[in-house]
Amino acid sequence: MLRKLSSIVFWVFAILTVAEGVDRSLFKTCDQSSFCRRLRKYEQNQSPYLLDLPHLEVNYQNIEVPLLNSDFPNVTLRLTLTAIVGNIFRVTINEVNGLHPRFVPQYALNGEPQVAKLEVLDKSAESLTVKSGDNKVILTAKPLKLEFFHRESLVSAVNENGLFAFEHYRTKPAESETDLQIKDDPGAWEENFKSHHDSKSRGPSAISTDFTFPGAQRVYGLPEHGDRLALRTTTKGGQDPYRLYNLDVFEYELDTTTALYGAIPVIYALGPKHTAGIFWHNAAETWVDITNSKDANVVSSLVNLVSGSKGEPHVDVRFMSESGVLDFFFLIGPTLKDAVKQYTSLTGVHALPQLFTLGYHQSRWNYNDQEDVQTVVARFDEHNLPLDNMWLDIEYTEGKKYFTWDQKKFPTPENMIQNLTSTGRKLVVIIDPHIKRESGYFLHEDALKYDLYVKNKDGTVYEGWCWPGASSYLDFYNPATRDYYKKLYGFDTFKGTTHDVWIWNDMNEPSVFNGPEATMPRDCLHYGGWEHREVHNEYALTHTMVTHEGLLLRSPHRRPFILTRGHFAGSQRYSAVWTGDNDAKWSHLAASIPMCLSEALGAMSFCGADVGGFFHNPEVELLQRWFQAAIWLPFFRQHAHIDTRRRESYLYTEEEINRIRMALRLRYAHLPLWYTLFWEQETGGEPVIRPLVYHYPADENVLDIDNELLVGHSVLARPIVEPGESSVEIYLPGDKKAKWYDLEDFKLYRAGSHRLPVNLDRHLVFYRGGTIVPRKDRPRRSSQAMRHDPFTLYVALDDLNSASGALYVDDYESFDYKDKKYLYLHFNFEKNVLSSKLIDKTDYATQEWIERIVILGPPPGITGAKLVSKSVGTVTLETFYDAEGWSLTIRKPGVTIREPFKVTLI
Ligand code: NBV
Repeated sequence: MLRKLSSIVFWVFAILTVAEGVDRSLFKTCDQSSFCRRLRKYEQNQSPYLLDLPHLEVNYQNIEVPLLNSDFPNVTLRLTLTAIVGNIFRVTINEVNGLHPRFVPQYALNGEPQVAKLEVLDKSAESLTVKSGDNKVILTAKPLKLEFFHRESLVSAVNENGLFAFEHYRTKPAESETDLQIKDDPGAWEENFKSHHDSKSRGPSAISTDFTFPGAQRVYGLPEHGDRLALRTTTKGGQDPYRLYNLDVFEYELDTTTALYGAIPVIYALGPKHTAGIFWHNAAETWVDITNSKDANVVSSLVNLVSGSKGEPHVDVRFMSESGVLDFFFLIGPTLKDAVKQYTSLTGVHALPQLFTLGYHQSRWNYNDQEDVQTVVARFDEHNLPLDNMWLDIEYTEGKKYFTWDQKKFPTPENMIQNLTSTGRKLVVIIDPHIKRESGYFLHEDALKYDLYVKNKDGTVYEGWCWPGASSYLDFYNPATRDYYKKLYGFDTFKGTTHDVWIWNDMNEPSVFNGPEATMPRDCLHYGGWEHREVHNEYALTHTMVTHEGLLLRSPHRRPFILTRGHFAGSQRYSAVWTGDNDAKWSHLAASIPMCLSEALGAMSFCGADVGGFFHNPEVELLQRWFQAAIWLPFFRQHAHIDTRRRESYLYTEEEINRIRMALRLRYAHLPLWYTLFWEQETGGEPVIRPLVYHYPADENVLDIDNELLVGHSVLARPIVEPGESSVEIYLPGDKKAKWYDLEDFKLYRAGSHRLPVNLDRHLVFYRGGTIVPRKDRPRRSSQAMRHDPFTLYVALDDLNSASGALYVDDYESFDYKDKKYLYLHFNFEKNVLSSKLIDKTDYATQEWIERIVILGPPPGITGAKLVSKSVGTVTLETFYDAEGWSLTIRKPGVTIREPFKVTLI
């Protein structure tokens, strides 16, 4: 009966949504989310919370203070303040002797943060001042307030607006909460809400606080939303706060603060003098209100905060979570770059990916059978279209039973894979976390036998509806599940796979077709007794974490590749991410850039969007533009819905194919740059792609620019995201002397706004003067075929006629780089001499060499060059200028990159 009902619900859902796009009634607004509505009603400046400073404890590693609520004298909270190495503070507030333990995310942090020294400077019953390095925190007792200072200037104040809240667990809702009776439309969450408030449940347990950032002009972060990069004011015009609750939103909309597949609760407030951030360490549903003083009619209590600062720009940010410990890391900055690095130091980096993952991925839901896969690859080759990976969606399985193959369509996967790898390609297959409830399916039977599933609140196994029909969901919080699941990736269990097969973890928000808001009910139980509401946003992370372990176990010498849809803080340690089921619309092409830039600020640089749009059929102009744009995002994959027409690049006219081919080649030419940036990301924590504001925070013109992006610090791309453009506006940042070189013809442009002509072949890409970009320019069919190819160095000169850059090289797939088997080169051009040197004392026996050097903005009158290196000795090289004199090419240095060299212009 239940099954029948679930199936009806699913189909009604599917039909309705297919017909109408996103079904807004499925997803809660703040008003429909009981705790969000409740908290948003709080009046400002009436905080009943106070610190009991006379009972302060100063410990070796932190300070602890009881926190009291004058409205509930029997409840005591405890505030703990810790200094973390690298200009970070951690503040944790929890109940003392609460009725139930509160959840702290278990896997977001990359290990326990390293504690720094904290010194008490001053204490009284009214306030406490502590210091760590250049930073200071003043805690005011009544009402509770924390102020963070960097070098004596105020960076942020917590509870300045008096919106701090900590609902303590009670057996019954308090009187004051009677207004909370939900009167929303009947929806799946209503039942859930009631269950949360029945006498057996744990009662309201929401937490919240506000942060004020004096001087801030913009805030960024909080991925994932289909929105602009700079976050908007949400406290006026009836808007909802930004919602962080991992959800499978069918045909999602843009320009909205509603929830999407991922939730990274980090935010950065940027001002001319100071940028700081907050990492809100909480995995429950979270809403974030933003009030930016630049938006008219915004009322804030900040005006008196800093003496003499009336009218100074500022931003108020307010986090509200359904439950959990109130735990945040304050990222002191002082620059955006610093704050991003601080966040990354806490949650980790992407480990260097294998090179092939940065190549082009071809996917659709679904390739029909193994012949189809082989034909697609053959046709890519026929048309000289580079390709690294083929993907298989859910139809490769037998009846959506993961770790099995459909025997009819894929009778001999080993042959198919062998065929792929013999041409240097790999395969990625999908593995979702829902498990088909079918007797005889080994995974389901084992999961029941070993008790590996998520439970209902009464302890029975939870059953939802997903692709396979009736499904249950693995509980990755259970160590037994993790231990079991990771072994499934082994060759004996996932038969037919090889070391060249990698994994796509989809639907892991988790998506449950008949669940409240298409996800798991909040009162489901996980191992350890945690309600799903506590862990929800972390679930996808646990899925990818175990997949990652499984792949390492299976192929210990290869760097794992996993693509995930659901994600949380820390997911970058295990996976790449894409922006899910977008649409074949120009607006979705445009959105892919801010969405991935925002992810990158959340340490999730390895991001991309389905090229061409997942739903519907892109017109050919859109598809071409999408390729031209997507080559500048780290993860580069075409993917499409099962109902769309085939759109493999070879299916178009010669002219159209050629346009796509040129884009693909440009991507492949830059693989050395991408790879070097990923290495630098792993070692230095800097994002691979960056918004302009990351490098030019002092330039007010760039604060809202999110239709341009920087790849590292050297390439600026301004994709064309509108149809029929014949010219577009571009802003080139930097001071008056800054130089930018158009990649098309190496023409020099100065910083500022330019309107430039474009046509279908032309999209705008610039190299920044002062940088050296390593490339491999020989067109090949895959990254593997490029392995031993020589490099071309593009030396883009600045106004002092100098430039510098780096190149990282290793075996492109194994972990040997951890044993110093790599080369990390630094190039420098100064006074007409280009020199290379190894930065680290390492070696890697590569055959790669330098075949060409192209100087952009070269000095006039050069007639040749002289190369000096140990193995080559001294040789004279030919040089030539292009017709305009905008570039100078030095032919065939022919020198290996393993040894230092010098090339002098003569
Ligand atoms: O597995 C099918 C699809 C997949 O193609 C897509 O990329 C995912 O985002 N999947 C979602 C399931 C539902 C699609 C409507």
